Amino acid sequence: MKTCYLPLVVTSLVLVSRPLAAKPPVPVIFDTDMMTDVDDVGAAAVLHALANRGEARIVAVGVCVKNPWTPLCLDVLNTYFGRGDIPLGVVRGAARNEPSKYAEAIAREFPHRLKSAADAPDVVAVYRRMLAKQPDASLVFISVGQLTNLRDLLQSPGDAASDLSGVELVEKKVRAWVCMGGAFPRGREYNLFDDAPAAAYAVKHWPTPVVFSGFEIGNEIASGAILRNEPKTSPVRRAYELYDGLHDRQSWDLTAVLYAVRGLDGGLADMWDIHRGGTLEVKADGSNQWHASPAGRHAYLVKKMPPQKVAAVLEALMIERPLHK
Ligand SMILES: [Ca+2]
Repeated sequence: MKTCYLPLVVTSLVLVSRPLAAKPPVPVIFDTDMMTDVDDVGAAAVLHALANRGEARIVAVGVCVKNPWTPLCLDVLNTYFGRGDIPLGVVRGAARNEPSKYAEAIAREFPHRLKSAADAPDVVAVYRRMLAKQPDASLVFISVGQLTNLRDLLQSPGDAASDLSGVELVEKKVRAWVCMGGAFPRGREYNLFDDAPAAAYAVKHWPTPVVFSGFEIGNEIASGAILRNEPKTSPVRRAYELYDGLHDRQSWDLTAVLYAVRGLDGGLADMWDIHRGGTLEVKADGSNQWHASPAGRHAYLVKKMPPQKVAAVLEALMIERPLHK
């Protein structure tokens, strides 16, 4: 059933436009590879739905891979949801590049503002500029791809936006980082091993609390087939169609977005438990190992709610349409 968030009249005859927004929106930066897998598109759709509902404020988005269609595809989604003005940055140094089943077609078939990946600014400069504007300890960083950009941000020097080094700026402005990555308590997962040096550096040096949604969390949650019922004007539907014919796909990246916006204050206690008090080690081959330590800043999600119920929550967000259409 479609949920409508246009203004509605409640019994008191008071007009309200965002009935779920009891708190200020969570400011987030969304860093994505949006290339080999389609769950990045689902994650972006969930994030925009949460922004529609007044639960999230998208401060910036960034691309951590070199596929030239990926930034345009991400820009399509921002544009479709009425947020084409969100600052969008692209990795400038060495990074991964793989073919995508959907990114080029999405960029060719749907409107977007960005003309080419080369026109997009350096993602580190974008992140630094937008971080510098945020209240202290407020922003939630979401990563659903390789950790190339996060490593580069931490290693960045002071610039016109801020005298602080990257690690100092993150420590000052970021409340938490929610990372889709790793497998718990140990394993070897794509987002960490595909750029293992970056992952090892970012995980070791990130100065705020970090919550991981590991491979095992999203792997059991199937979502996407519900998009068959959406209009063909939806780039979210089209991406899933191009990827695998509108069948369900695992929901790895979607879980990180949902937790980042609703979970950090305990709002998803019925959905996932959280295992705290430790440190994640990323080894040279990109495999990871959890080490318990009372002072550790890291935590990871643990399955609680049946996956089908989590999927229902995610799918209700995936199919939410733009506010202005
Ligand atoms: Ca991804």
